[in-house]
Amino acid sequence: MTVEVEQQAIVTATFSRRMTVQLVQNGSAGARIKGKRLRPVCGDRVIVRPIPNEADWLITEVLSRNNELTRPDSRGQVEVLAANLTLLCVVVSETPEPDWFIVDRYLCAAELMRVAAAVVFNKSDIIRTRAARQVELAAFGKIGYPTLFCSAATGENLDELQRLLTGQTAIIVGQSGVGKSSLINCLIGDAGQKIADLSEASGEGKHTTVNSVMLALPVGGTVIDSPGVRDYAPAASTPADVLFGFREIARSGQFCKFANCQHLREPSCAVQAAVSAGDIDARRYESYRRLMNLSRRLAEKRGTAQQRAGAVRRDR
Ligand SMILES: Nc1nc2c(ncn2[C@@H]2O[C@H](COP(=O)(O)OP(=O)(O)OP(=O)(O)O)[C@@H](O)[C@H]2O)c(=O)[nH]1
Ligand SMILES: [Mg+2]
Ligand SMILES: [Zn+2]
Repeated sequence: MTVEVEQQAIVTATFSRRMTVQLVQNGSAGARIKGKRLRPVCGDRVIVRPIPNEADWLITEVLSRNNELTRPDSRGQVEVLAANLTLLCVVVSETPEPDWFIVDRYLCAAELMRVAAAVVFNKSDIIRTRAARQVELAAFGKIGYPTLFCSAATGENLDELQRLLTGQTAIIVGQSGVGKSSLINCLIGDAGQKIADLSEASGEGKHTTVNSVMLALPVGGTVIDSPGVRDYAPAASTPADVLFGFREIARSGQFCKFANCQHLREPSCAVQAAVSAGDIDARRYESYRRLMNLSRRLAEKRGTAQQRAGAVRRDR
């Protein structure tokens, strides 16, 4: 007779329907998912039970999440990328050229998740004009996000990065090729996260990391290495969400004439005044306007999809 012993585990890697989990008592193991309904992601707390005569465990339940990092899938529906985070760390670098709009959108997602966020500029060893990069990064420091320059190649400021991540459940996100896996390998020693070959490094749009993987930091805490992106937007965000996602705009917006001001073209708008005065970064404001537009388009797309689904049901 086999005794079924359920226990709790954390999902540390996902490969379509195959998972790696960290068992509370038994270390790391492979796992399958019971049924088709459950969709565990990296960082999920799950209930698992042994499968008789197999090395794999069976995930029978996903416990409720503290938060979810999401993005819209191709149909405008919500896709969950990772769960139960405490820190979102956005990495940019000298090459590929930083896309600061992507950074803003990740920071917006962090605000919506109520998790802390930081902006890390990697490859400091090959920066051409440091002063210009410092100005770009300072826009985030000014509104309260920790920022730092570092280099996986020379080791500059890796102790700072380690301090930032200690004790957290952090996810490292950003464009492909900025050095996310390289930084993690520096912090974890033999993490063995595959990084792009030097010969391949100049090619844009390479995606060396293809699955999110959670790794334990020697100093305590965990870090999730995630696949690089070409673009990113938080899923299902309404105009109110977008506003909440830009902390300095939300703060300044309390002083607008109209309580429902969206800070786009309204009169007596404190945000537009603050942008003109240089108190709010003009590029961040442009980013806010773009994400407002995008959220409207996504809402329309979702609406159309729902209407279609409704029409099908009525036809039956
Ligand atoms: N000069 C320099 N090169 C670096 C540094 N960090 C990483 N690289 C190089 O940048 C390239 C990309 O590094 P990866 O660590 O694979 O980048 P990634 O962000 O994990 O990329 P994806 O997995 O595709 O998202 C590799 O050739 C690294 O050797 C750095 O600090 N300085
Ligand atoms: Mg990588
Ligand atoms: Zn306003």
